[in-house]
Amino acid sequence: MTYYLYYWPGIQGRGEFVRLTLEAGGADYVDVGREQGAAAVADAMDACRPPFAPPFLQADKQLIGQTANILHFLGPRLKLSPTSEQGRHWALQLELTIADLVVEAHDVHHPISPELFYEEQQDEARRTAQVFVRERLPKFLGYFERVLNGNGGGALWMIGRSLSHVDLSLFQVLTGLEYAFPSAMQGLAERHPDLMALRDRVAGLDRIAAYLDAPRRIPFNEDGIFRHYPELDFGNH
Ligand SMILES: N[C@@H](CCC(=O)N[C@@H](CS)C(=O)NCC(=O)O)C(=O)O
Repeated sequence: MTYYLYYWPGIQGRGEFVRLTLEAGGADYVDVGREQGAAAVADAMDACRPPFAPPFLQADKQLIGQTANILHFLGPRLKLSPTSEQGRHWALQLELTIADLVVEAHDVHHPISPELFYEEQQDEARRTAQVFVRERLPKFLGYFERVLNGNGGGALWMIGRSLSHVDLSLFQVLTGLEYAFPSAMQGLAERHPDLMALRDRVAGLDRIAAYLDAPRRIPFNEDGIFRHYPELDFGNH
């Protein structure tokens, strides 16, 4: 079947978490925002069970919003999730925790509100960035490394012995954090070698490597969630 991904064009954003799972699963999909523009994304939100915000996915007549929920839906269809109900809820729990980290990474440059420009909240952003880099980031990365090490599957993947959407999402969040906070992440990468090895393993998967090389993987930029503002990268301070 063909899936329709709705997300804003021009940034990776949260749409990228869905793209990675679609790509790794070899799914046939249309990236509606990239092909038809932002207006087509906005128009599609006028639905009977509307999403609050992109990304959302159309599968037949179903419209599914919330990134973690979309991945929970796609996982079994693309063979990228555990098969048991218990396993799928563990995967969902991890995706929701990744979503929490994504919100905090975003709020570093928009601590007051996403409705204001970065330039209007720069002082607050600097304070938020210090606490994020020194306290929150190590706490999240430490948690994910602990989960990986605690997996009985030889610690190759986050859950069991197979690749899941959780591994793909962790790849994306780690890559985004390295783009946004290169200096902070350098020190943290040394302290979380298994997580970084997981990131490399995902990048080396045939379908993901091909996707990362393709023009449809657009670069991170300062309109997205992970933004590199050197003044917020407190690693060397
Ligand atoms: N919790 C939602 C957040 C969705 C979200 O914040 N989407 C952003 C783009 S990445 C957006 O367009 N937000 C519009 C708004 O919050 O008004 C998810 O994980 O999918």
